[in-house]
Amino acid sequence: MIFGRSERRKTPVEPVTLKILVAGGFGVGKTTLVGAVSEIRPLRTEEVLTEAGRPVDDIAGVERKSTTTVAMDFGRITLRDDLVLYVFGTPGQDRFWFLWDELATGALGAVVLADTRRLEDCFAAVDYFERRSIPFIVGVNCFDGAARHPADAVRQALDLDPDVPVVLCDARDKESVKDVLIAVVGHAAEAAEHRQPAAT
Ligand SMILES: Nc1nc2c(ncn2[C@@H]2O[C@H](COP(=O)(O)OP(=O)(O)OP(=O)(O)O)[C@@H](O)[C@H]2O)c(=O)[nH]1
Ligand SMILES: [Mg+2]
Repeated sequence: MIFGRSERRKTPVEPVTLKILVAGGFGVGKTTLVGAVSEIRPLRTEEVLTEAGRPVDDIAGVERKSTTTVAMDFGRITLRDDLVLYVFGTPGQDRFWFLWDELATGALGAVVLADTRRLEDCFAAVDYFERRSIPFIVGVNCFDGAARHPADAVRQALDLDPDVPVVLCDARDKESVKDVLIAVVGHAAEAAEHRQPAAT
């Protein structure tokens, strides 16, 4: 009885929901990342890569890849009782750029996933968020067999502002991806503080 009464008096906390984008080049692990962390079955829009698409779909470096995202990935993760993230993975190929503006609307921040073997593939995503002043962090997806580069080397190669966090991660690992998402939320919160200094 006591249990029931105290439960009833508790007002449930409505969680704050935030939208985070996951961007980056073709086959860098965006769909994998969303799938690793989502507590709901992630929505995927994968299509099979075909022989006909070979001239446009550059699978160099990801030869074992058989599908590609054509619209978006969507997943949800509860970081705290009062904080839920909706995570949207973008399609990686250039021919789907027209979808980005739609996906970016209302986003609090973004993760640009990078593969150090094909770092140039994420230049476009970095540019996109810089131009729109959307706070972003860079997540270096440490593929097996890829040389490990320290975060600072990646920062230099991408010519990032000093305040942009660079974190090493494994897109297949839930805890690792969680750390990435916590970093982007923290970075976006800091960026917001700088933009709107507290009224005096
Ligand atoms: N070894 C290793 N393989 C990975 C990792 N992340 C992803 N992969 C593999 O790399 C391939 C590409 O992963 P996806 O998650 O489909 O990549 P994506 O960025 O969503 O690709 P697009 O949507 O086509 O741009 C898949 O075969 C994954 O299993 C990783 O951290 N390590
Ligand atoms: Mg994908």
